[in-house]
Order: sequence, then C-alpha cells, then structure tokens
Amino acid sequence: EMRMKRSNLPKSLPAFPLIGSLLSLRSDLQPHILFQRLQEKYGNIYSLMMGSHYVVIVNNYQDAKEVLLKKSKIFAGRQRTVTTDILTREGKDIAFGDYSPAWRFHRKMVHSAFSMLGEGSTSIEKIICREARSMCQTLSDLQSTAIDLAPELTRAVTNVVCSLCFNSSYQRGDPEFESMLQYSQGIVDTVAKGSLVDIFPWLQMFPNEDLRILKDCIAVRDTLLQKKYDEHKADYSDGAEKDLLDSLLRAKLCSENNNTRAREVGLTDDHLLMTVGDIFGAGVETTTTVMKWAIAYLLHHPQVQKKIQEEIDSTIGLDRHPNLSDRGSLPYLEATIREVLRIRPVSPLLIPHVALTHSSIGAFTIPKGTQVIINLWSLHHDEKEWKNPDIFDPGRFLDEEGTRVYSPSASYLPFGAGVRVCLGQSLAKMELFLFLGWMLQQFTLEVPADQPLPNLQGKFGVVLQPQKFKVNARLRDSWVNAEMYH
Ligand code: HEM
Ligand code: PLO
Repeated sequence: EMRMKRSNLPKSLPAFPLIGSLLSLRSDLQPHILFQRLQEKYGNIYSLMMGSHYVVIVNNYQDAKEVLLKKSKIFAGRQRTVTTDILTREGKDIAFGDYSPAWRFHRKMVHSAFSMLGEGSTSIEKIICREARSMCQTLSDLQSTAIDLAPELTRAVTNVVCSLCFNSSYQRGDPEFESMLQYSQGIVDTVAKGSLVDIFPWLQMFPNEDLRILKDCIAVRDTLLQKKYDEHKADYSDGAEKDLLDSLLRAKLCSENNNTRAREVGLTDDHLLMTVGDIFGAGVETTTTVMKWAIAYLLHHPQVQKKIQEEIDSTIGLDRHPNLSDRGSLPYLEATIREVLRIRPVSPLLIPHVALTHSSIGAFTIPKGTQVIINLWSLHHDEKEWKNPDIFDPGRFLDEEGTRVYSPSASYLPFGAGVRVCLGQSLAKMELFLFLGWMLQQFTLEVPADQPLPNLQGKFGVVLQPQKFKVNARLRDSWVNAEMYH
C-alpha cells in the first residue's frame, strides 16, 4: 500500500520546463488546444511538471466526472500562485482560495444573499430587464453605425452585478466605470494564465512587465472596493440589507457581537472585500464574454439569428418583452446559448483543482498535492461524444421536433460540477437569456459593410475571450412598425 507502483502514475511528458513556457509564450497552439492534441500521444490522462509542481491533465468525461463529482471533496483544493495571491490577498476569496471553513462559509453567504435579493421587490429579473431596456435604447440611438458592442454589453452586465453587490449602477461614460473596464482587462490579461512567474515563483525577483501591470490594476480595483466598503459601513443599518456587501457586513458584525467563529470562517475585512471582488469580477467578465461569443457566432450564422427571431415573434410577439417565464417556450434560443457555451467555454481549463489527499483517477494513482487540470475544451470537442464538434449547431441540443432542449452528451460541463461548481450559474443563465432575447426581438445584428467577420479564435487567459469586432445593430422593420403603431 505504501509503496506506490510507478507504473500506476499517469504517463508523463518528457519536456518538463518547456511546457511551462508554452503556456505563456506565444506558441501557435493555445494551452487547451495543445493539451487536447497531446492526448493522441499520451492518452486521455497524462502528467507533466510545471516548475516544481506535479500536474495531471484530464481530457475525457469519465475521468473528469470522477474528479469533479465522485471525489468532489478530495479534489476541491486550489493551488496558490504568485499572481492569484496578489489578486486575492493570499487566497482570501472563493474562486482561488483553498478548501477551508472560510471558503465554505463565503460560498454559503453569497448563495443566500442571491436568493434573498432574488425574492424582494428588486428581483434579479427586474434588474436584468432594466439593464436590457437601457442597452436596447443605446443600441437604437447608435443604429446603423459600425460599433464595438463590448462597452455597452459590459455596462449592462456590470450594472446587474453592481446592483447585487453594491446596490448601485453606472451611467454611460461614468469615469468609475471606465476605470473598471481598464483595470479588469489588465487583470484578465495577466492573472492565473500559467505565466512564467506562476510556474517559477523566483522569477518575481526580476522586473516583470506583466506583474507590474497586474499590481497596478489590482491597486485601482482595491481602491474601488474599499470605497464601496466604507460607504456601506457608514450607511449600515440592521435589518435592511440591500445587497451582498450589506449581508456580508451583517454576518461580520453578528459574529463580532457573539464572539463566535469569526476567525475560523474568515470574516475579516480582507475576506469580505475579496468575496465581493470575486463576485463582481466574475459577474462582469464571464457573462460579457459569453455575450460577445454569442454575437460573434450569430454574425457567422445569420440563419440561426433568423430562427431565434422567428421563435420570439411567434411566441412573444411585439406587444411585450421576453421574461424569465418564457424560458421554456424559446427552445431554439436556449439551445443556441448552450451551443455557444459548448463550442467556446469561458473557462476551458476550469480553475485548476488540487488533490487534498492521496487518491486515484481511474486506475491511476494521484499523490496528495497533485494539481488536476480538467481540460473542458477536450470534453466539449470530443468526437466520440459530439458529432462534428467544431461545427456550430444549436440543433444538436434539440429533440427531433425541435421543441425540447436536451443534452446529447454528458460531456458538457460549462460551469464545472461538484463542490466547486460555478456560483453564478443561475444568474448567468438568466442574464444570457434575457439580454439575447431582448436584443434579438428588436435588432438584427449584421457585419458592417467594410468589416471582416469576427475572428472565432479566442485569446486564452483566465477567461477565453474573443477578439474585438464591430457590429451593425439594425432595428427590425417589424419592431419599428409596431413601435409606431403603439
Ligand atoms: C467558478 C464558469 C458566470 C462566479 C466557475 C468555474 C467555471 C465557471 C467553469 C470553475 C469551476 C471549477 O473550478 O471546477 C462560468 C460560466 C459563466 C460563469 C461559463 C457564464 C456563463 C459566473 C457569474 C458569477 C460566477 C455570473 C458570479 C456572479 C463564480 C465563482 C466561482 C466560479 C465565485 C468559484 C467557485 C469556487 O471555486 O468555489 N465558473 N461562470 N460565475 N464562478 Fe462562474
Ligand atoms: C476577472 C477580472 C477581475 O478584475 C477579477 C476577477 C475575479 C474573479 C475571476 C475573474 C477575474 C475571471 C473569471 C473567474 C473569476 C472567478 C471564477 C471565474 C476566474 C480574474 C471563472 C470563469 O472561473
């Protein structure tokens, strides 16, 4: 039992330090695609060294299921890295924080704050629809000019999560919003993407452009978070929690009064700030990214766009806007969202997991402390699971009549699974449905005359982002006529 047979370890790649550089230096293959290719030579599951860390890559559903679901708690750890430690004050957040009572407590807090806010008069649905309305208004003001939709999409998505976290929102051109856009992109570009400093921590001794950008951006973010925190502390009154930050504050004050588990469950200022930082950051970057991918694919596949519009016209019409109770009756829109999340997963390698104890995956031995990377890209592009996986086809998620959404393969985990499953899954699904539904009811998205089709190759990072592209949002004739009629 004690003497592990070497042969039980997954097959190892030979070129140890090189792989490290491949993750960050511009190789023509992005890491998720490189890891997928290596499968041909090394099998579904193989290992490599990243600096001094032993890493196992999992490329198939069967083994991913064992890691994420069957042995969820065993593989619930996270690796500390140079860049995520700077972002999260040594892992005092949810996403990059190790498995601990503090992690568990903060997940629960966010969960209950979201359900509480969802029920009240300012329900999440109302907030999203308010932002959808404002976004559509802006689009119609900018009609028929080639625009980069990103700032407007980001503002809509940001305002939803801003309402939930801070009970506030941004107008167009708000300088705080502009600065948020900037620092957040800076962080996405430099954090947790397997950069050399994360693989060889001693490199931080030397001047490093990326690390400097990261630190500068985090400083701007921290100022913003601290300001929100101070405002909330000043305004706080018992029993009137308007947002996530109020809920966290109440939990902190409560535990201080009773002198209970405050330290164990991490109710320090740092923990509170890092939790809202996570939700705010994740809330903005993920949903915005999916919206951009969805629009990029709709431009490539105008017949898909047309079909969604026909579905909206026949089930909702022009007298009202889509709402959440329409989710069951717009299967083609729902299927399109699923297909976007399949073909371009936001987080193609999830967030690396860590084995908290000695364990196994399939027949392979996995030593304690092993980093386990689930290659979601491989799962979503597995030819044994999906017919023509590289082709964009929402129809694969529909039954034969085209009336019911289903999953043709279990190998579909855009939000991960198990104890580390995405905390914003239901929020994200509501947003995607409503934003796309509202937008396509009123507008047809087209490639401007002098512009190329969007590039569908993503930029790998902590989220897989599409490259910038321009769009023409044209008010639909039927909508213009209906508006005149009203
Ligand atoms: C974690 C996907 C939106 C908050 C994750 C993970 C994935 C994911 C793959 C990692 C799971 C793992 O490590 O095994 C997505 C996708 C989204 C989305 C595809 C949009 C369509 C959101 C939103 C929020 C959010 C809107 C916040 C409001 C989080 C948090 C974690 C997480 C806090 C860390 C959970 C933990 O480590 O315990 N998400 N996400 N996500 N997500 Fe999302
Ligand atoms: C995005 C940039 C923000 O400024 C900080 C931030 C916080 C949480 C991160 C998020 C970034 C990127 C997407 C992440 C999210 C936590 C969960 C989510 C990693 C870095 C995903 C997709 O896993």
